[in-house]
Amino acid sequence: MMEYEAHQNRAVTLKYLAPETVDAYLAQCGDRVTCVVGFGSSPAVTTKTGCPVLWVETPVLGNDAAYEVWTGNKPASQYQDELITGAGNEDVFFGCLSLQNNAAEDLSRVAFSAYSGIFEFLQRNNYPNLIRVWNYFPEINVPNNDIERYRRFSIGRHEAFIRYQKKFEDSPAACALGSHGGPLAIYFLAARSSGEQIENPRQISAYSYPKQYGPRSPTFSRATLAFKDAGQTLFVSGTASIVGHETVHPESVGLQTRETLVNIRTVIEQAVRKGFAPFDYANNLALKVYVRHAEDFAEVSAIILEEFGTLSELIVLQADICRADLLVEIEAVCWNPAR
Ligand code: 3EB
Repeated sequence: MMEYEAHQNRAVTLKYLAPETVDAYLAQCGDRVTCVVGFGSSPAVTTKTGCPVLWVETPVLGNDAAYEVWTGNKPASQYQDELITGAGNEDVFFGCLSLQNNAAEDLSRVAFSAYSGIFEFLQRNNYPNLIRVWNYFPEINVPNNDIERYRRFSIGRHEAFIRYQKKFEDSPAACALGSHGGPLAIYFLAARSSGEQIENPRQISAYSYPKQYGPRSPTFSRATLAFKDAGQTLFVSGTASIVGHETVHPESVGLQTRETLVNIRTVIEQAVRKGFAPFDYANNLALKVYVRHAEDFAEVSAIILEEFGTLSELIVLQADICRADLLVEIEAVCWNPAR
């Protein structure tokens, strides 16, 4: 059986692939492909065989590059306008945006126009539910007109949520990481059916963070439980060593990794309370790990192996995290094999 066919019960599925295997996989998947994102130091706009790629300039630890390929379980049509490139089927849509931003320009304005464009697209095309958003941009911890660029980004995103009358409690799962160069790169998953937002009882909701983390709170939920009727999928946001609203273990990447995994397990337990079935990690959990310092790769990888065993989908990237004292962040996707 072809690899992607093994997961046709999933509304969407993902694979992390090395550059030498991506084109063969894309050929197998045909019109089920909805999104291809490349990670690595040497940007490419397409794969070898010409499939368009959203490139994110973050070194991949243990390889030169990695591709994240999302497929749906129905034929998808390609979409392109001035802002958004993507593909969707009758249930889901994946969109990619790439916005240039020079150092002098206020990043909050760029973020505001990106999110305004996304919300307008979703309204026009009847994918009303934003499920998951990935955000990458360079110099995330560097000031931009006296405010850190991550906080500038959060301001623009927050203001777009207000402008389009989005309730913070309905915010998508998300992540925001520092790339090593290139544009503001955003990709998102939206759906016809609504997801259920899940918070972490060990953490204050990000949209309620106090002002010490920036003048406008980050608008994301800790996780979104999507496709409840068929192909149940839990999208866990970028998760870090934060308890309440504070960073814990600022000095230790090992302890930060362990605290992060407790947070991820806690979020998964909350989803299980809402009807998500327990699952086997080896085949139904995908992890994307970001480490600030490449030299922490071995230590973080060993802890993840100890915690979850060998996972079929795992990549480790080097990226800056959105708080200067965070050394590691981990995001997850889990599938309910039962439905
Ligand atoms: C945190 O928990 C760590 O701004 O979209 C995690 C996930 C983080 C998403 C975002 C930020 C974001 O606050 C940082």
